[in-house]
Amino acid sequence: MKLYYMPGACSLAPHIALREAGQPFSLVEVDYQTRRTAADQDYLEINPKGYVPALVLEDGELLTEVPVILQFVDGQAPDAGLLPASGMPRLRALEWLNFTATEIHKSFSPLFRPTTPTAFLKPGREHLSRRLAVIEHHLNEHRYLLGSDFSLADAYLFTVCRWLGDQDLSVANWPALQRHFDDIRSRPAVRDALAREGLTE
Ligand SMILES: N[C@@H](CCC(=O)N[C@@H](CS)C(=O)NCC(=O)O)C(=O)O
Repeated sequence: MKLYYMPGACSLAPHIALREAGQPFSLVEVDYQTRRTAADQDYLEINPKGYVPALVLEDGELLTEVPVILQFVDGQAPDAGLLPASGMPRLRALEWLNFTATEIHKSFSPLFRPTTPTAFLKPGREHLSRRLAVIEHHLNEHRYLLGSDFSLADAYLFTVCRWLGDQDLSVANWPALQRHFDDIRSRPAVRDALAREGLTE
């Protein structure tokens, strides 16, 4: 499997997942400005969506969208317990993956876009903070998003919370989130993924 990534982008979540799953994979860095790979390939030819992550499977199939790639990686290593297998626990996991994707990750996106009017930044950050308050409330009662067990939803949440500092926000504003962030960051798979992407905290 080949994971196309940009250092520190949302592709860090599937990168962590592949390490947590103990799956063999290779990494291909995509340049944000040029959209070319390290081997000077046009990334749009690989993934017409133009953004990361993209996972190219052994049979050449292309898989995109963070929550979907995370579910695929979980399916590759069912014994690793990275997501609940079925029933209501599975639905809760999908609920958090979707919340992180649509309410947290995509609340960040316009804040990073150079074309976003400056006047949007303050209300945009306030909106993001309201969504993080939902997580804070939950993590006040639970060690992980799914309760007592780590899941790939935590890896995704960690990935997006790393961006708070870029938005004049600090994860320390949310004490339970900070505790969760530190917990996830200390996992060997997470430390290895951060180091491999050249991200020193
Ligand atoms: N819906 C996509 C969003 C992916 C996304 O936002 N990727 C960002 C990095 S975090 C990106 O590559 N941005 C560059 C661009 O949109 O051109 C997913 O879940 O994978």
